[in-house]
Amino acid sequence: MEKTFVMIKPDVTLRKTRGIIGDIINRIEKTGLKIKALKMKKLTKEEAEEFYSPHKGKHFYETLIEFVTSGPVIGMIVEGEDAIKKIREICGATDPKKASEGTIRHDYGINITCNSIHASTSEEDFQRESSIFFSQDEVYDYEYVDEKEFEKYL
Ligand code: FUP
Repeated sequence: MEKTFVMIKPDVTLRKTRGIIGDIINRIEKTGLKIKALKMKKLTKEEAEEFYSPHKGKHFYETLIEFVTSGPVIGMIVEGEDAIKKIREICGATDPKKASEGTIRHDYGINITCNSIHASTSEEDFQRESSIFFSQDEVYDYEYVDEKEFEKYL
C-alpha cells in the first residue's frame, strides 16, 4: 500500500472563512484512502527548511519558508492504492490560476505560494516530509469494521 504526506497550509488555517479545513479533510476521505496520522503543528524555520530542502536556492524559497511558518499547518499520512497520484489529482496544479475546476487549489488557493495544500510527489518526499511531523507511535494501523461492531458498547 502506498503512503503520501498531505499538509493543509496556513492560508487555510489562518483564514476567517470557516469550514475549509473540514472540506479539505472530507475531500481526502472521499477518495477512499485511509488517514493513518493527523496533527496540527507550527513548523519551526529549521523544520520548514528541511521540508522544502529540494527548493533551496530557488527564487521563491525564502517567501515559501516565511509563509509556511506563519501559522499552524495540519499534517496527515494517507494510505491506499496510488495514494500519491490520487491526492495530487484532488489538489490540482501548483498555481491555483492553472488548477482544474473542482480541485482544492482551484477552489481555495490564493496564489502560487498560498495554495492551500501540499502533497508528496514521491516515496522519497513522503519519507522526508512525514518524518518531520510524526514519530512511529503517532501513525495508526487499523482496520475498518462493520457498524454492528459498535452495538456492544450500548
Ligand atoms: P507542488 O508539488 O505542486 O506543491 O509544487 P512544487 O514542488 O513545484 O512547489 C512547492 C511549493 O513551492 C508550492 F506549493 C508553492 C511554492 N512555489 C512558489 O511559491 N512559487 C513557485 O514559482 C513555485 C512553487
